[in-house]
Amino acid sequence: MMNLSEIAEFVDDASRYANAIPQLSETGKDLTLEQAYEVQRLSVQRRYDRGQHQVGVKMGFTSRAKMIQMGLDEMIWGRLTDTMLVEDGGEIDLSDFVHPRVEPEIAFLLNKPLEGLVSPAQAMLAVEAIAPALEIIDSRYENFKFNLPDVVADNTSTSAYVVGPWVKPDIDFTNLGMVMSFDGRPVQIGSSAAILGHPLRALVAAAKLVGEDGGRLEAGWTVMAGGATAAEALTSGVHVRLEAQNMGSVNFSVK
Ligand code: OOG
Ligand code: MG
Repeated sequence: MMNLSEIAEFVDDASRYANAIPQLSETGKDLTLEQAYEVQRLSVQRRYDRGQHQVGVKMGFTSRAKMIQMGLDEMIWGRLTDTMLVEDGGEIDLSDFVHPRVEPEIAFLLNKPLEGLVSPAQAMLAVEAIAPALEIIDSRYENFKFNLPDVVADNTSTSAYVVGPWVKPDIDFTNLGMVMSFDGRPVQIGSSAAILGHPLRALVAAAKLVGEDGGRLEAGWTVMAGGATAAEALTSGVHVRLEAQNMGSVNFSVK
C-alpha cells in the first residue's frame, strides 16, 4: 500500500506526463474523501515546488448535467495554477493531455478574500468581474472513470482553462443562455441557472468548502463555477467557442 505522498506523486506524474493510470479505488488504494483532499494538496504542492503558483479554485459537480454525466452527486473543488491558464483565442496541444474534454463555465474574479460561511450578498461584494470560461478537464484515470475520492485526489480532473473578457458583475447573470460550439456547430446548449440555480452559489460553496479545508479564497483569484452542461470530448483540429448571453465569448483551438 502506497502512502499518501506516494499516491500524490503517482497522480501528479500522470498529469505531468499525460499518462493514464488505473483508478486508485480499483487497485487497492481506497481513500476516504479526507485523504483524497490531502493527496490533492500534496500533488499540487509538487507543482508549486516546480515553480507554479495557485491562482484560484474550480468547483465541480455544481450542475445536474455534470452529476448525471459522471454519476456522482457531491460538490468537489480543486486548485488552479498559473500554468493551467490558456489565453483566450489560444491553442492547446492534444499530446499534453490524456483524453481531454471541455465544458462551459462562468468564472469569478475576486477583489477581496472570502472565507467560510458567507451569504450570496457578501460573496457578490467580493466579485470584481465575471467572464464566460471554458474548462478543459482531463481525468488521469483510464476511460475517464472514477469515484469521488479518486477524482478529488486527481485535483478534480483540472488541466487547463480559458477565460473570456472580464465584465463588471452588474448584469443579472442568474439565467443567461450559454452555447458551446465546435467549429461553429452548437454541441452543448444550457443556461447559467444550471449551476446550482445561480452561479453565485458556486462561489458561496467554494468559500465554504475551502474554509472547511482550513483555507480561504484570496483577492485576485479566479473561481470557476463548474460546468453548466455535460462536457464534450476534444479532438484534433477542433475550434471551441462559448457564447454566453450578455457576457461575450471565449474560444480556443486544439492543434
Ligand atoms: C470532474 C470535474 C468536474 C465540473 O465542472 O463539474 C468539473 C470531471 O468531470 O472530470 O470540473
Ligand atoms: Mg469544470
